[in-house]
Amino acid sequence: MAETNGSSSPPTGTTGSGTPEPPHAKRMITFWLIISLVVDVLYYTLAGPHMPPGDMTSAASGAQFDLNILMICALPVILGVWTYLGYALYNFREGRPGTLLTGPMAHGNFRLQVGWMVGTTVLVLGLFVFGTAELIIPAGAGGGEGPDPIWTPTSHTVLPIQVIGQQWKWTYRYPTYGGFETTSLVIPDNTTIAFHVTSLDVIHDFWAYQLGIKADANPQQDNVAFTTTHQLGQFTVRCDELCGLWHGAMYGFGHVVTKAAFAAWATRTEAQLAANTKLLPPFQWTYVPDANGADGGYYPDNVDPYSKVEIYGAQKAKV
Ligand SMILES: [Cu+2]
Repeated sequence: MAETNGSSSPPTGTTGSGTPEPPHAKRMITFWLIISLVVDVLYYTLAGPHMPPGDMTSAASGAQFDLNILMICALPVILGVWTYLGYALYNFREGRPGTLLTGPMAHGNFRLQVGWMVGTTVLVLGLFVFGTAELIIPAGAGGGEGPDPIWTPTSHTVLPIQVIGQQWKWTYRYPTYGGFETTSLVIPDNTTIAFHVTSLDVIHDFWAYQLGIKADANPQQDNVAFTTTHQLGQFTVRCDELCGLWHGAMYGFGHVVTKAAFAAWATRTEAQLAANTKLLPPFQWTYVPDANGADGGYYPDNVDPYSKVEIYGAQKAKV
């Protein structure tokens, strides 16, 4: 396989001592197959279950599975490079007994050419089919699918939660509980959730890491991302789109709690926030950014200085 001295090479390998060369390619391929199998199995059993983003939701475990499959495909590639490098460094080193002068030409090797083309084509097309299926089957794989998703969950009971990004915090509205708005993200276990992600100002990105959810928050867009929760616990929420000075402050935690605990929390919070909810703009999938603030109370006198039409729950100024 290795060509060492240019166009004057004879067609087959020879050594300085005239002894025939061992079957280098077969040795390398055999070693490569064995080490690839061993490393892949070790990776899948030992590291695989701990790979990010974990398995808290259907989207997270789907992402973890995809990552593991890609690693299982990638590990033999890097091991192939290292095997060849190590083998060549040791066996074709200068001063080796029976120094190799040249090897058979790779150029024009029919089996090598066909093998290369078939191997790479199968790998790329296989990953294309796999990647597409892994997007469709889990209903978008936790990514935002826009306002009208083509891949929807099979579950008939989906809990909608609206995620609102603004400089520089996240708030959440629960339309099935009167549309109250809170900075706490609490979601029930064993439930399919539709996150409706939007923004009041610039582009943000709602990234609930352990949920496997990541969806852009665009003003006047209702970007929907689905997932089904599988585990109780805490997860992190970050903004993943540089959105201004305090982008890094758009960081917090959410919680997956039992269905009963969620129902109790949501009912209690709906009652506690009822007075505030009345002042909010009516629940919609998007909100037009407004000088009065979507919470209806940004300016001290609660009067929108720019528009007589957009009141959004603003109260009369105290004169
Ligand atoms: Cu942001």
